[in-house]
Amino acid sequence: ISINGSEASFSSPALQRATVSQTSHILAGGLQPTRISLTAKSHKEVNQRQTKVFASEDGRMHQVLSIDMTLSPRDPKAPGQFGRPVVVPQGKEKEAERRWKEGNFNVYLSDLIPVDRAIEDTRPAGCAKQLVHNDLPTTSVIMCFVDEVWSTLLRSVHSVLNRSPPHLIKEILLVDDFSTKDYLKDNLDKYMSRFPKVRILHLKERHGLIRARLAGAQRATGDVLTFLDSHVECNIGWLEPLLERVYLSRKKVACPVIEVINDKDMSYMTVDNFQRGIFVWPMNFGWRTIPPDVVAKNRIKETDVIRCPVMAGGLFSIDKNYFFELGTYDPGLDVWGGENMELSFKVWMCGGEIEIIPCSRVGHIFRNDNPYSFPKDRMRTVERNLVRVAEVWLDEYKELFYGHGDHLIDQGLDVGNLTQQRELRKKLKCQSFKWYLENVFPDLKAPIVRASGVLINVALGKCISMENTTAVLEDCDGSSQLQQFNYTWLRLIKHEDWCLAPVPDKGALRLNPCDNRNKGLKWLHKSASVFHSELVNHIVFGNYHQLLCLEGNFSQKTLKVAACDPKKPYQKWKFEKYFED
Ligand code: LR7
Ligand code: MN
Repeated sequence: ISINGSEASFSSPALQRATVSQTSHILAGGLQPTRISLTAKSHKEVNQRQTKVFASEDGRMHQVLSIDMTLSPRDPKAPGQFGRPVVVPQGKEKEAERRWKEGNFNVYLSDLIPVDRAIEDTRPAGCAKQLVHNDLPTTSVIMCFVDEVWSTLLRSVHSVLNRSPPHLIKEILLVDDFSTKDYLKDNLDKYMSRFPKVRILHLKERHGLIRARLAGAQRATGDVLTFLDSHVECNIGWLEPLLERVYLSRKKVACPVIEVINDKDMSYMTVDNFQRGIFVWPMNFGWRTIPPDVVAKNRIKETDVIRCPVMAGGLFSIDKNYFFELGTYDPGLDVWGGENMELSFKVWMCGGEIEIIPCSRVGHIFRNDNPYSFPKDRMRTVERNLVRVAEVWLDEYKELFYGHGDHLIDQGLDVGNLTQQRELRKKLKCQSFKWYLENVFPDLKAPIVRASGVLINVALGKCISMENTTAVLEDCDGSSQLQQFNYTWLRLIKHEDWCLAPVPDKGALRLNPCDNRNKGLKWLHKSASVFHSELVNHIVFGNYHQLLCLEGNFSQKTLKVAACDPKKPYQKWKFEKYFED
C-alpha cells in the first residue's frame, strides 16, 4: 500500500472561495485541486445555491450535496461534456476500432473526454431536497481493477472526488489486481499522489475481483465500505443517500441506481425507474420492472427505496463491521461471478436488507465481454462459483439450479471445501431459502418438482404403479399412494425414496433407491424436445448417443424401455400436474 501525502488541501483559490462559507464541509464539491477553474458566473451560482441549503428543525439533518463543481466545467465544449454522445472524428475510425479491445468499449473516445466531465443530474425530482444526517459515517471507497483503461479509471476516481462531500470519504482504495499494463504500475501512483485520500494497493498476484475486494476491505479504515467498479461515473449527490441508509440501520446494504455509460459513444444515459435486482434460474442476475399497476396501487414514488432480492454486485455500500460479521464474501469464490448472489442471499437470510436508492445514481460502462483473461476457463469459473453458492444457501431448492443447467451436476466440478461456509450459516442462525422465497422474492417461480401425481400412458389410459420394487401398469387411481410420482429437477421419477429405472440391458423397469448423482436413474421428460422435437411427451432415458423411451405394453400390464419412435403411441406419457410454465 502506498499512502500518498498528507491531508487534503484546496489549492485552487476559486474552489476555496466556493467552499469556505457556512457549512463548508458539507457542501464542498470535491478535492480536485488542479482541473477545475470556476468562472465568475458559476462561482456566484454556487454561492447562491449554498445559501439555499436548509436543515431540519432540530438541526440534526441537512440537505444532500447540492452543488457539483463539474457543472461549470473547465471546457464546456469538450467532447462528451455533460454526458453527451461523442462521434469518432473522420479518419480516426480505424484507430478507434483497433483500440476497442483494450477495454471492450470505445477506448479511443474515452481518451478524448475530460476525466472530470460534467454529467446530467438524473436524480428524480425531490432528491436534491432530501435531508440526511449531519453525522453520517465515513466510507472507504474500494475500486478493484485489472488492466483498466487509463482514462476510464481516472474518470471513476475523479467522479468520486468531485461529487462526494470530502468529510465522508475516508479514503479511496484502488486495488490493482496484478495488472500487466505499465501505466497502471508506475504512472498511476504518480498521478494519484496529488490526491492524499487515494491509496493504491498493488497485489502481487492475480486475486480475482472477489478476493481483491477482500484485500481492500481488510485495509479499509472507514466505517462503511463502498465498492465500485473501475469504469464508473458517480453522479451528483450519489454518496449521502447510500450512507444515510446504512446510518439508519447497519444491516441495510445500499445500492445506487446503475445508469449506463454507452460503450459505443460514451454518452451518459439514464435508466427506467422502479427496477428491482432479481435472478432467474440457474441464478442469472437481471432487472425486473415493478409493474405500473403495483406502483400505482402502492403509491410508490420515484424517490422511494426499492428492496431487491439480489444486487447487481459491483456498486454498493455496506457497514464494514457488518460485512465482516457476515463472513465477507466466501473467499473460495474465484475471479469473477456469483459473489453478488452469495452476498445477497447471505444478507437477506441472515437478517439484513438490500435496497436500491433512487436518489443515488452511478453510471457504469456495460460491456459485452470481459476485457481481461481468466486464469481458468471463464464459464467453468462462474459455474463453480455458483455451485458453491447453491450448495451453501439454496437448501432443497438447489435442484432447480441444477435442473436449469442440466450439465452442472454431472460434470464433477471440484468446488472445494464448503464446511466453513455451511458452519458460518449455522453460526449466524440464518433463515432457510424457503423463508427467503416467501418473504423476499415471492414472485420467483421455484416449484420444487417439475411434475407430479399419477403418470398416465396417453394411449392406454393406464397409470404406473408400484408393485414391490417393480413398476407395472394399472388402472389409474388418483387416490392410490402406489401411483404417486414426482418428476424432479434432477430428472428422477420418484416415489418417496424410490426411483424408476431400467434394468440394465433388459429393458424391464424397476424401482431403485434414489441417488441424485446416479445417471442410471435419470429421465428426460418434456425437455426431450431438445433432442428430437417430435419427442415431446415422451419419457426418455439415456444420453445423446443412445436414447430409450419408456413404453407401455398394450396387452399386458408391463413396462419397458425401447428404441424411441415418435410414431408409437405407447411411448407417450403425461403426469397429472405440471408446475413449470
Ligand atoms: O480478476 C478480476 N479482477 C478485478 O479486479 C476481474 C475483474 N476485476 C475488476 C474489474 O476491473 C472491474 O472493475 O472487477 C470489476 C468488475 O469486473 P467487470 O467490470 O468485468 O464486471 P461486470 O461489470 O461485467 O460484472 C458485474 O458482475 C460481476 C460479477 O462478479 C461483479 O459483481 C461486477 O462488480 C458487476 N458489475 C456491476 O454490478 C455493474 C453493473 C452490471 C450489471 C448488471
Ligand atoms: Mn463492470
